[in-house]
Amino acid sequence: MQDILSVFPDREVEEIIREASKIMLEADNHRMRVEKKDGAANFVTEYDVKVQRFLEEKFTALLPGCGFLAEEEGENENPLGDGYTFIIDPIDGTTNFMFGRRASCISVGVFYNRQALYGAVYDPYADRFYSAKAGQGAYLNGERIFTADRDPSVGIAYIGSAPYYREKTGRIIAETTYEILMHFGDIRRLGSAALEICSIASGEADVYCEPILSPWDHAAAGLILKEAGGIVTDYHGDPLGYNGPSSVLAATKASYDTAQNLLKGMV
Ligand code: LIP
Repeated sequence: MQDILSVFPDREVEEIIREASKIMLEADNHRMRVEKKDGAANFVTEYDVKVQRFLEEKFTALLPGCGFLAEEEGENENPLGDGYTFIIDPIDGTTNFMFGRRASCISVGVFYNRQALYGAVYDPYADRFYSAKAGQGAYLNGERIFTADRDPSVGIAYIGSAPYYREKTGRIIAETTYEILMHFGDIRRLGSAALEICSIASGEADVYCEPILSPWDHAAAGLILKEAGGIVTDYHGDPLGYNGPSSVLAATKASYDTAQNLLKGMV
C-alpha cells in the first residue's frame, strides 16, 4: 500500500473535484431537471448526473482502467475490484442542493485492491476541502485536523433520518433522537452525511449516526474521520462494508462507546 500511496495523484484528483464543483455552483436551482428515484423524497437532478459523468471521465483519463461505484446511473455489480475503484456521491445533500440550501458536497472515496486509499469531501459553498490518505492524517484545506476530546454530555450529535427508508426507520429515528438527546449535549441534522461526518473530523461535532446509509455517502468521510482520530463502524460495532447500505455510527473516541451502547439494539 505504501508504494501505491507514494504514487497516487492526489493533487490531480483534488483539481478534478474542484473543477467538477463549478457545475454545482453554476446550477440554476429554479429550472433544473429533477427525477424521482426509489424511496420517499429521493431525487436526482441533472447536476448530480453531470458531476458524476465529469468525474468518471476525468478519473478514467487520469487512472485508465479504474472502476466506479457511484450513486447515479450505471450498474454497480462488482463494487470493489482489483486496482483503483472510485466510490462517488456526486452531490451529497441533493435535496439541499435542489432547494438552494448551501449544505451539499462532492464525496470521492478511492480504494486500491479493496483497501481504502484516499478520501475527499469538498463543500464548494464554504470552500472546505477535507482529505485524507491512508495512514497519513486528515486535512481541511491543507491544515491537519483532529477530532475533539469532549465529554459526551456536552457533545453535538448528528442524527441522519434515512428519509428514503422512513417506513422501516421512522420509529428507530424517534427512539434514537430521544436516547441521543438524553445522553449528549444537543442534536443536529444537516442533510449531508459526508459533511456531518467530516464535521466530527474537524472537531466541530462528536457523533453522527444513521440507520441506513449507502457506501457512497460514507466511503470518503469515513477514511477522513479515522485519519483524524475518530471511529467509524456500523451500529453493532462492526467494520463498514461497501456492497450495500448499512447502519453507520461515526464518533470521537470520547463519545463512541456511549453512542454505540445506545444504538446497538436499534437495528
Ligand atoms: C443523503 C445523505 C443523508 C441521508 C439521505 C441521503 P444524497 O445523500 O447525505 O445523510 O439521510 O438519505 O442518503 O442522497 O443527498 O446523496
